[in-house]
Amino acid sequence: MNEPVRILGVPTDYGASRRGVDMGPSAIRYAELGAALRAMGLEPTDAGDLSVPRAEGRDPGRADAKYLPVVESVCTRLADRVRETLSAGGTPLVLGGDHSIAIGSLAGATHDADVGVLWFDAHGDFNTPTTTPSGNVHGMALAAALGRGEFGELDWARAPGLDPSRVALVGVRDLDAGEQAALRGSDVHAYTMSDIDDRGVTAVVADAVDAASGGDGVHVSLDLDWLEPTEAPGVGTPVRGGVTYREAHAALERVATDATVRSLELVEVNPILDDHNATGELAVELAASALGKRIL
Ligand code: 6HN
Ligand code: MN
Ligand code: MN
Ligand code: MN
Repeated sequence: MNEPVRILGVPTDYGASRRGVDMGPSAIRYAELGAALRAMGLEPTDAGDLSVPRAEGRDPGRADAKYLPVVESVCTRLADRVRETLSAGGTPLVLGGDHSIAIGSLAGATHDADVGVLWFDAHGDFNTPTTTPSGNVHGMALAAALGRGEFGELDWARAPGLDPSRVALVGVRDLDAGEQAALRGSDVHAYTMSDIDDRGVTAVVADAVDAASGGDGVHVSLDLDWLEPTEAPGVGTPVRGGVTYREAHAALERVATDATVRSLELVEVNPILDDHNATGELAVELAASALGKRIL
């Protein structure tokens, strides 16, 4: 990992239908992200938040990809910030916001670099405007970065040089029919919750890290709905049967030891739906684990 860690907030919920995830960056900072990283001996800098237009009264536009022009504007600016941070030798730590921001993080992270992806999520985020059941772009973010379907024609969305065989989805348990078919036919490595049940989380994460490694490092995308909703209630699209608190730590500690973390994002924290910012606090703890925090 490069230093300094640079915190970039992206307070947007245009990619999701549940309002409130735009407050994620505040919730994560309020849970003392900066102090947690400083306690590990890191010297993070905080670049503040990208400016995002207010959603009230805006027209979602096309039903199969809602608010796509705003998502484009946010992601294009985020990609620039991520790219600048990396070329200055830093590690971007992006705070969402809904998962559509990963399109921007990945466009920036893959600029002039060969990057693998570790995507921790209950969902596949592998829909396209043709298969989406909701029109929400957060459910299409990974497909967009890989240039699937019509995203292949959108230069701002397609992450240059991202190789599907170096992308690993970990802990998925809720796939739409179109995503299931698309994942079966792609080179993306998808490890389900059943794989974690059978083999244990650290063995699965070790395989995922192997799949994603080999280039210039990995981008870690952590959707907090990856965890069991009783642990992480503050998310917009909870799905029962997620990883436990200990499994999540074990996974991200494994990422820190086995992978070269080049950039990290924490998404889908929704303090409006949360229980006393439990999910914001969890996001901070898991970021610390991913960035190398050790108990002893
Ligand atoms: N997320 N598969 C559903 C959809 O609307 O496409 C849910 C997506 C959730 C996305 O949590 O980032
Ligand atoms: Mn997601
Ligand atoms: Mn999700
Ligand atoms: Mn592979």
